[in-house]
Amino acid sequence: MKKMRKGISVIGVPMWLGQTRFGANLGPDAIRAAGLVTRLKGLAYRVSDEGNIAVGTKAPYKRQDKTLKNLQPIVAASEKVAAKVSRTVAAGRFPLILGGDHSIAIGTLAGISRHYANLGVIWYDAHGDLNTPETTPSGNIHGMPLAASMGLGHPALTGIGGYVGKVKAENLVMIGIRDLDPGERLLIAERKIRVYTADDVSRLGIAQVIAETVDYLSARCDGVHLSFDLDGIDPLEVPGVGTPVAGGISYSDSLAALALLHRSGIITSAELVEVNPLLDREDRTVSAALALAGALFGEVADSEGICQPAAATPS
Ligand code: NNH
Ligand code: MN
Ligand code: MN
Ligand code: MN
Repeated sequence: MKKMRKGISVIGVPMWLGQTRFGANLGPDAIRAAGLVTRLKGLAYRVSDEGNIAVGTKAPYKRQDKTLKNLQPIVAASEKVAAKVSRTVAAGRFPLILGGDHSIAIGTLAGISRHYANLGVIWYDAHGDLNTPETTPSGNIHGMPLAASMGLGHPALTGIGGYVGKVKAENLVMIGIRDLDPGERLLIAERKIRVYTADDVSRLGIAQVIAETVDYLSARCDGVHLSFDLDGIDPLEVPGVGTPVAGGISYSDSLAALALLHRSGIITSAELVEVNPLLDREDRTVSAALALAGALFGEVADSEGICQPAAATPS
């Protein structure tokens, strides 16, 4: 299992066409403006801000497939994201991708998985994102990235990066889930995907859920990507997301989860998605994204590590 690396590349993907609310495109720059790079540098990482990938920003086209909204600009952006992220991994750097809506994960996983035989994925989200054009209730592609990465859905999405099948069902752990569409439930049951719902987290405790996740993935995977949708957290605490779902994992448990993942050393890439600054005038969501990134890289320490926040990070 590869460990967290010292060089971090921050890559912004200002995509909002995977859903219908303008503003998710402002996520990357808002998180930067709040001080992300300085904060990570303060943890003794070498950080390079790679800027934003140029993505389509046109308002949704009028005449288009109602089950695959904005397919063309999302495909074009995904190829660029995949190429950039792949170069980052090849250079031995840790890709930290800032969304943008969750459709960007199609590109990030395409760029990352080609470097691993068995890429593990932690999908932290209220939603399954396992829809296909046949099962989607909305036509929004941000509800499809995990299915597409497993090879299910439209060929233009499943084939991003020039190959099909980036994530195997048995290498996936979903955490925070509480809003699944019927087709997504079927798929989870059929493929026996490991799921911890928000209720499971309340019942077991976040430390147990992360410990089980780390044991499970480190036994079978050669790298682990963390795909963190901010709507996994309770919207009463983190309201700036396009499709909030009541309940969810608390903000403090979410910080603890990322601190525990940091301590585990298993995470080799990560993305923070669905931050929409326009939906949160108090900027709590941007602050949360920043603190979550800090926790993932060792800022939030338990009483044992509090004097040496970055010390537990292997290079
Ligand atoms: N499942 C719904 C759909 O397919 C909602 C997806 N929304 C998300 N996913 N934010 O994380 O449209
Ligand atoms: Mn999502
Ligand atoms: Mn692979
Ligand atoms: Mn979601």
